[in-house]
Amino acid sequence: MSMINNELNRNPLQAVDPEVYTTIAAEQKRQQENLIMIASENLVSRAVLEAQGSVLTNKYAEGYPGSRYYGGCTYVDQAESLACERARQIYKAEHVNVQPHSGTSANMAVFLAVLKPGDRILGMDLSHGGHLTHGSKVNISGRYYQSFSYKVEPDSCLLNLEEVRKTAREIRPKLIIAGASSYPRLIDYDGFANIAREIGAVFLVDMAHTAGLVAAGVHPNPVLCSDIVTATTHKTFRGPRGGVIFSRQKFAVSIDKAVFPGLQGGPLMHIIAAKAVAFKEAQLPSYAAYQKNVLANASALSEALIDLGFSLVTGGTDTHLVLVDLRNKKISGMEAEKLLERAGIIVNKNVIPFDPKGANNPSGIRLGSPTLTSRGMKPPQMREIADLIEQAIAGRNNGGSLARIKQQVDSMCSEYPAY
Ligand code: DSN
Repeated sequence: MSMINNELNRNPLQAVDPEVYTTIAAEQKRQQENLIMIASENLVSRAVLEAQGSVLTNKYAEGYPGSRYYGGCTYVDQAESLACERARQIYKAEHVNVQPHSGTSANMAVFLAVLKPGDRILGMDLSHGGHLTHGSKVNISGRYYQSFSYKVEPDSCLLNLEEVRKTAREIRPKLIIAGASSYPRLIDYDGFANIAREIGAVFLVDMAHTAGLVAAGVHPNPVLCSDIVTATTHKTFRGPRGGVIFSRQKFAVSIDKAVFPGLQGGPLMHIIAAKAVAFKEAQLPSYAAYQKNVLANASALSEALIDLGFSLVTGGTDTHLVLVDLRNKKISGMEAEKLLERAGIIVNKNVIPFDPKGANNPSGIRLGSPTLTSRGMKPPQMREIADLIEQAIAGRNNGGSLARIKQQVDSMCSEYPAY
């Protein structure tokens, strides 16, 4: 142990494990040298990184602040209480649980709290923009529960609440889920809440993608009209990788019991401390400005792509993401993802509603503005990037054109450092 301590004091990671050190350094370089447009990713602050990498990782703290199964919890109790108090204030929530390890864990805890195996749930179809944990047949949510889905309209690709209402009345689910992973428009949470009330269902919103926009007040707050809200803290929210659950007081005990001891053991106290830091950052005026820029950038990107002849699902965006239907460009989502990566632009292939090619080789790509906005980019840079995407796709058989695009990407990346 003393040998390890000496190494740690000198130059910890590089000395103890040069392979992992080199891998992390390479990943840091990749994040700096590429335009990262994965809609669900972001760049955390150095303060969040520091809390995540802290000695709080050493502590076991099964239970909740003031009621733990281990001694020595004074300081981790403080960290968790700060996280809960800040989160409650930001989202005006009656109750919050900051222990879920991820968005998926948060959703599973809600199911465990309010459903019995075999109960009916109704969520957005995965191939229309929903999430795996909202009832997909390959996920526990579609295997342990009877899952049903609502879809978007064939022409507009928009949600139609009258259709959702019809399906809900027919199915009579115990739980209705609103929220999406690749739906670029605002969701009418009040409308969903009315449907849930009409049929006596519990109403869950999964705001994993938009939690940051909500925290800054630039998107409506679903906590006000729903029974339970789940979120991740690492997407638009710009905190550490993890999950969180907000609920009405009447669900507080069952949700806390579902998270621990129902699904998880020891909470990740270093991550919870980092969540507390991110909740503090979300209360700064600069955070609201950041989230406004996230929206302005996605909107500028969407307009520029339309001007360049791209077809966007729903014709635009109200959020941080844009879903591009590439069929008119005669390139698949997978080919576009690989091609753009060679140019230094990182996106993900994505299914589009009614995709004729299916989920394994989908027809679209999903682009997001959060990471580039964290680097300080603004609408003029979004227009420049839209141009680069168009040039890469149009000149895909021309190696020289891709090299020129990569040079432009390099110069933008140096002008807007990730850290
Ligand atoms: N993987 C996340 C996303 O990219 O949307 C959802 O869990």
